[in-house]
Amino acid sequence: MLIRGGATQTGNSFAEDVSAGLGRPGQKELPSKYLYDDVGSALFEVITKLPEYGLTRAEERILRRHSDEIAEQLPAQGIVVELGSGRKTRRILEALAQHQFTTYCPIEISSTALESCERELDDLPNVSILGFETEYLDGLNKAVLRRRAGLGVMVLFLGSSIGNFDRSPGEDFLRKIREALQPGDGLLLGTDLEKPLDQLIPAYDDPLGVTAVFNTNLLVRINRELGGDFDLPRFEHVALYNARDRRIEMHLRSIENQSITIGREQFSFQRDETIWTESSHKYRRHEALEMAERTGFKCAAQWVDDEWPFAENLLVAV
Ligand code: AVI
Repeated sequence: MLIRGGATQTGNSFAEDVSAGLGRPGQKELPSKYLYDDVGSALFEVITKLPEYGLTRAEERILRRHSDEIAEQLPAQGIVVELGSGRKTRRILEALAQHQFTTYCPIEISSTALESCERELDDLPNVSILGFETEYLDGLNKAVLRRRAGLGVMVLFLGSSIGNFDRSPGEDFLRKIREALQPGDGLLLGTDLEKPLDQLIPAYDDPLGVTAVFNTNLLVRINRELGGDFDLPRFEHVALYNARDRRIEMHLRSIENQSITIGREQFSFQRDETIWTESSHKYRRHEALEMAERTGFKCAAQWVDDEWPFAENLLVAV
């Protein structure tokens, strides 16, 4: 079942964010959430299959190997709330469903993603699916209202999506998750770990150019939805590692001086000037433990993949 409507629309519209992000002095910047329209989400799915992008497969291996241990943390007949929706969750739900009835609540802003998640997991016995088409925290607060007295909640925040937040807002987000929970509830948090640059850079600048297309799709979206006139060949995808902040940054670089019109507004670009479109922070193993402590959790277990440095952290609300 899909629960629609009632979504609290927080923040600005796409048009307002584009105007503010391209019009600001200094570094031009657009919020990464706008990369994920239907085309962008489909392209991201392709990225997860690329040989150079090992993150998703690393997490799948961990979940496959440890799903029973993870499932043991959830009290009988509890609720699993996923911030997002994905194939990877199948393993955990299968492990849970062997012993108990579970309500699975995926939360997505896109109904297409929710519907395909429901189709994919529809065959699981002992699992009822209740999708929320809304923003993560709004959906989480609604999902936990379904908790029956004494039963537990496990939140899944997989794929190192936390890494797309800056570090301090990321911790604020974990604190807000904690506020929605009760002591003893769980949070399964994926964190991609630091790794050598010759492994990391191709994951965000693959030779086939899928990530470049994923990034450039944002300009296509501005042209289509907001009446922009970006000429795509005059921008190029850049993925660089910011060693101070330990993050990959994706940018779109203007290859020449040019002026762009979006609706009635004009934006000028110097040659080599960039639009910063996404950050992907990388972590050290112990950071998840420290983040947990600062945000009202304790880290009960951590599993690290042996092929691609990635940690799955089981946090428990204290
Ligand atoms: C969704 N997120 C965790 C991905 C990442 O690795 O930061 C997004 C991504 N962007 C380019 N490739 C992957």
